[in-house]
Amino acid sequence: MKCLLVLLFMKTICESTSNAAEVLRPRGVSLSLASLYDASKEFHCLDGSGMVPFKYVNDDYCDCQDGSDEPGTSACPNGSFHCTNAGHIPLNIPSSRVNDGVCDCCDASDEYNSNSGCVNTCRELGRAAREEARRAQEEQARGYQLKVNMIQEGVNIIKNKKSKIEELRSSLAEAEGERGEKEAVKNEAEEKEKAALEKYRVIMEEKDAAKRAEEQAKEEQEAREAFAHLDSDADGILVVDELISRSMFDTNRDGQVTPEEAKFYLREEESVNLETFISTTWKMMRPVYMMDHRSFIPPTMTPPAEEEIPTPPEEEPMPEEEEEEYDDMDEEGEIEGDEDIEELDPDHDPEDEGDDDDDYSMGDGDEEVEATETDEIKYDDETQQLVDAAEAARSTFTESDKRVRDITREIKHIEDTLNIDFGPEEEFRILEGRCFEYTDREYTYKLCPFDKAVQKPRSGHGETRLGQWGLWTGEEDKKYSSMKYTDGQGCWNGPNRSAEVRLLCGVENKLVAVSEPNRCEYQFVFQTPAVCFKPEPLSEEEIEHTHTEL
Ligand code: MAN
Repeated sequence: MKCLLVLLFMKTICESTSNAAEVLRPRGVSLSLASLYDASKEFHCLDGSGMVPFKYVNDDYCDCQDGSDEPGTSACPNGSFHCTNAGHIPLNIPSSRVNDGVCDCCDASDEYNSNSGCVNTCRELGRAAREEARRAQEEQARGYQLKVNMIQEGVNIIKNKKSKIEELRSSLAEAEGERGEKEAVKNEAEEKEKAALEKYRVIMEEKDAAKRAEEQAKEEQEAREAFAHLDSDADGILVVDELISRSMFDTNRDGQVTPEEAKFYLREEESVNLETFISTTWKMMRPVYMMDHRSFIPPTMTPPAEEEIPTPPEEEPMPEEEEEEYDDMDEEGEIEGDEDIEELDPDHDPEDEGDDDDDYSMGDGDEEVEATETDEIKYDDETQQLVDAAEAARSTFTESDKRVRDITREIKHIEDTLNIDFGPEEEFRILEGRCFEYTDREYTYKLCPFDKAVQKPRSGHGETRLGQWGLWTGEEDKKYSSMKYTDGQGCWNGPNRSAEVRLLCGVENKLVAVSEPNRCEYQFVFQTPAVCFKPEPLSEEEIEHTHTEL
């Protein structure tokens, strides 16, 4: 049995070595742990849990708790087997996979005692991996070179923007000076204009006063005419009985005018004389009176506004047709359109603007209407020139003022963009103002770095805002590896849309993927040289060394 174990150990040592230069070590042990497996000493379990004679190593019986005495067999459930994989990348696999019939190691060392027929493919795989690593390294190098250019461009942009700001500041100083001058000219012109218009102000006021007096006289005339109309016995006193015969005062529409109804319009008096009628009664009565005469409104009379019509006591709901008739009046209380008049009164004859009461007659007021509508004042030549000059000065000032505001706005805009964090070396600055698209089965996504992210259905509907430029969100020293666009359009029953953009090194600025891992939360993948690092150049031996642990 002892003999057999020694033989097995010898075999293990031999099988784990592929050339004379390799360090002898038990099967499944990595080069870094080789010194812990010294055949001339007892073996100390690597977790310190015990010590066994060296011959127990790889004897297919698990002695150590951590499985370290069985690196080359599957005896320990928690053991680990190391494949050297010479020519490619070394690998540690759970020792349960040793001789399980599946090729895990490319050098086939995990299947040394099975019928799996594994062959060593490490050389080919290693070559392909090295090729890939070289390609990736070249890509990094090219990307980094492009990043250097991006940095240079970013720095140039800043330089240009700063000098543009300088330029604008001096234009601003000039524009402000000019604006000051124009303002002084304007103020002076306006002073003169104001003085010149002063005399017209007096004229205007007089004109207004005259207009008011005229309106008052017109109203008084209306009152007189109405009084004459209602005062049937023409004795100069209007009494309740005289109103009772007028159906217009039948406020509850019951077919008769009661003394109470009549008195209401006389402001609870039994009688009124002309003077009282003009000063107080007419104001109360006018709306009803005018309504009653609505199909004939003499030019001197202005129809009442709806709200002017007083609400009589115990008024009953108005019959529907009546309401419709009220509706025919516009906000000023005017009847809208002649057709309406004709509809209300089919016998209406514009020529025969007499009235429905034969004894009714009103004066002709055509000229007066015109008189109230001609308010334009024509200035004398000198005043007109001053008004024109002030107008021209105002407009020149407005132009100057606009120029100042435009320049100020432009400076602010440039300063704002200078304050955006375009990366530690300004490498992202040249992406400002550019947009990149990616189309999947349903949508075309657009990323405009430092501005917005949007989504547009391929079916042609409108764009959906996924977010506005927000902030860099990469972790710690990788802050510039991802960015976030926030506050996009609201999502039905969900959060506002937002997009996270992961940045990967590539030789081109390109949107390469978009997904929606959670509803209304989008993930973009953007390739850019701006995140490529300067690669450490590796010599051929170094590459070989990295991939081939001896
Ligand atoms: C639209 C798109 C989708 C999103 C739904 C949410 O269809 O913006 O990406 O998931 O709205 O309702």
